[in-house]
Amino acid sequence: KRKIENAPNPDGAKSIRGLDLPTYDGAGLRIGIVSARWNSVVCDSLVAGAVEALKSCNVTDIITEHVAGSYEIPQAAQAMLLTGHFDGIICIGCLIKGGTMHFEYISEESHFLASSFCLRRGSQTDLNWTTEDICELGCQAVTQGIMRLNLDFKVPVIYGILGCLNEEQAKERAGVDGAGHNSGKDWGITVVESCLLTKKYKAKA
Ligand code: DLZ
Repeated sequence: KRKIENAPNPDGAKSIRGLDLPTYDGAGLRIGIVSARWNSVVCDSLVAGAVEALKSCNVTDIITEHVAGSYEIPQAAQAMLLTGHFDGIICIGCLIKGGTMHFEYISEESHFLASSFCLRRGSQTDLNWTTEDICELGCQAVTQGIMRLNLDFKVPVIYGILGCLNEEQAKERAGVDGAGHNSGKDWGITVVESCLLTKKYKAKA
């Protein structure tokens, strides 16, 4: 197990992924989860891990929504946040760089995708994109979208987007089939920690 120095380790700490994360009482918190369906074996496992961790922190109000892919996650999270119902959101997705995609798929679908990312960024389309280029752009777009939500809505929006080199790595980070570690558990604890911190300082503001 990998130990991270300086991780919080108060009384009652329990170990997750070698990090000593504290347990939190999140009773009364209202948490949303928005998950992509792309790479659903991985994402479903991450969602299950997050829900398990939330329940272990006494969180009972958990609403899970699904969208097609990671690219749709920031806007879906925004729609949920606009209701004012949620204390925090966990965004869950999985972008895989390498390819289990076969040639036809890469040549047609992902060039279409590259074009749509280009257009969204206001640049010219270029059909010489690799899947890595596309994944990189997708990651950047989602990362920036999620960060914006954190600051605009002033509530924690947790970045649960795995960027992996291949499917095997993704499964390991999602604890699929008992392998590796389920990062969703970390994100469940993290959202509770961040919500409690936000509430503490909102009360003082
Ligand atoms: C199109 C696409 C590709 C090629 N790869 C992924 C991926 O690895 N992970 C993921 O979450 N979504 C992927 N998508 C779908 C996009 O996120 C999005 O759903 C579509 O481009 C429609 O906007």
